[in-house]
Amino acid sequence: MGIIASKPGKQAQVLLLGLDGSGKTTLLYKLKYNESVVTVPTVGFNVEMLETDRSSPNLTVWDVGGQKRMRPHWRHYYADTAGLVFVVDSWDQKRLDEARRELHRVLRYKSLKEVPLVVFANKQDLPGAVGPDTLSLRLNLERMCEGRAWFIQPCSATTGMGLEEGFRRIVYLMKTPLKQAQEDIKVKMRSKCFSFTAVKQVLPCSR
Ligand SMILES: Nc1nc2c(ncn2[C@@H]2O[C@H](COP(=O)(O)OP(=O)(O)O)[C@@H](O)[C@H]2O)c(=O)[nH]1
Ligand SMILES: [Mg+2]
Repeated sequence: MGIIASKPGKQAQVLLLGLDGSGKTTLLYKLKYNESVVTVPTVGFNVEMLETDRSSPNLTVWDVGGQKRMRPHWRHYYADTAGLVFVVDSWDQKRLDEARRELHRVLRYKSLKEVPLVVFANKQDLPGAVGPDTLSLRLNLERMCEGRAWFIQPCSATTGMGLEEGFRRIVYLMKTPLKQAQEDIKVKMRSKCFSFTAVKQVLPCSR
């Protein structure tokens, strides 16, 4: 991200969720240090500050372990969350239903009702990984995200492809009033047939 002077007091919490093995920790450290790290399953959490440009808050990103026994603890982080990032292993099709169930469980939480979401369709470097359009259907995103600003970002946490773009999106969605985004969507719906592509077009990145 564009790293500029530090901005004391301006920070927003982003929660990095997803099944174990989806690539959350790899993604966080690639983004923060541009380093490929050898990860072990996260027990507890990792937390990192990501600096953004002057007009945006810095992000405090919480990477909470994704193993089954850790998932009940995710909700303790929800209260102050301004942005949600959900990482999916797009190559492991056997676990997509499990990923969908966990994501839907998160999205149903009242305190996360209008919190913007970016889904990272990770591991796009692997042959056979499903693309973002198929993944958004498999996760039923359009229906589950009614009334919420969202975006799906293809990426590879090991090569770094798509990581900055995805985080720029979450910053943009966090800064843009939901009503404005919804109005843009309504205009698009009136002007032509509404589709997933239309949603992507009305939520452009500000940079
Ligand atoms: N090929 C490939 N492997 C990845 C990618 N992201 C993560 N991995 C691997 O997936 C495994 C789990 O990653 P990790 O970051 O520990 O997942 P976490 O449990 O969600 O934190 C590790 O072996 C990573 O090297 C990716 O984009 N492509
Ligand atoms: Mg981890």
